[in-house]
Amino acid sequence: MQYAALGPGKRLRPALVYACALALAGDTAATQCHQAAAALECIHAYSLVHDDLPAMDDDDLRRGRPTCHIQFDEATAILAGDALQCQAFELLVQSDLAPPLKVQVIGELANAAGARGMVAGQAIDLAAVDHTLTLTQLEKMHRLKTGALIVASARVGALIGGAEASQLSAITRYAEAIGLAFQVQDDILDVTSDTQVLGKTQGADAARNKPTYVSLLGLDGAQAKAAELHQQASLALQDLRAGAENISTDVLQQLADFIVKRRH
Ligand code: GRG
Repeated sequence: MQYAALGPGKRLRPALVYACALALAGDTAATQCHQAAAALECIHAYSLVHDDLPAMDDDDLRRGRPTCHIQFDEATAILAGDALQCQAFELLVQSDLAPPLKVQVIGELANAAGARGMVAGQAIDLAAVDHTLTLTQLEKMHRLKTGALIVASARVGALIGGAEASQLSAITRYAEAIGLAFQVQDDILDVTSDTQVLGKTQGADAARNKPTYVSLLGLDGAQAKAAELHQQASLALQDLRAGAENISTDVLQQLADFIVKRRH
């Protein structure tokens, strides 16, 4: 569990939890986010461990290191993933959040991670190997597989920051845009980044005969799509700022910028 959850990842999801609470309610709200931020990372770590298993993507490398089932063994990796998932909910239950908010946050995470979210996206992804997906189908798959948890991270931070309905809506639109941009950029890096920087085999997704944004739109089309999504995210932040004074979206904008400029 430690190998999977404390390895050299980007911690994007915890960063989003903190940044959304900070934008809406400042430092005090951000300090109430620790368990929720850790819970989001535990679910993410579990998903990567299970995604790498031989029965799923069968990857040997993750973050430039052997994947969990290579470093240990397959049964240990399955159990570590299972336990990380439980750990996420245990962290939330143990948090100091007020009970109604706590239940709401637990619901957000369960919904995003489960059969209507990440697990559904993973099922569509596995079924798509050797099949052609339309752009709409590819987008739906990514919105569920990686987008749902990214959106949940932002919404959880916003809820802890006391978001009103219109603010939650703007933050959700922001996170949907960066969640998809994240995946488009991942597909771009899969063909442009060198192996050492990415920590996995170059062209791995294409080699697996999975549809990607680059295979459907070409490299230029995928780059244009990432830029369009980045613009949508910035517009959602503009809406968030327009609704109230003293909302600072600088960190959220920096995260959106990072997602389309990242090299790993
Ligand atoms: C096993 C139910 C189940 C779901 C797995 C998230 C997921 C669903 C699979 C990940 C597949 C994958 C590698 C997608 C590419 C985009 C992505 C989510 C990369 C990993 O996330 P990062 O870059 O990871 O945030 P780090 O290492 O920085 O934490």
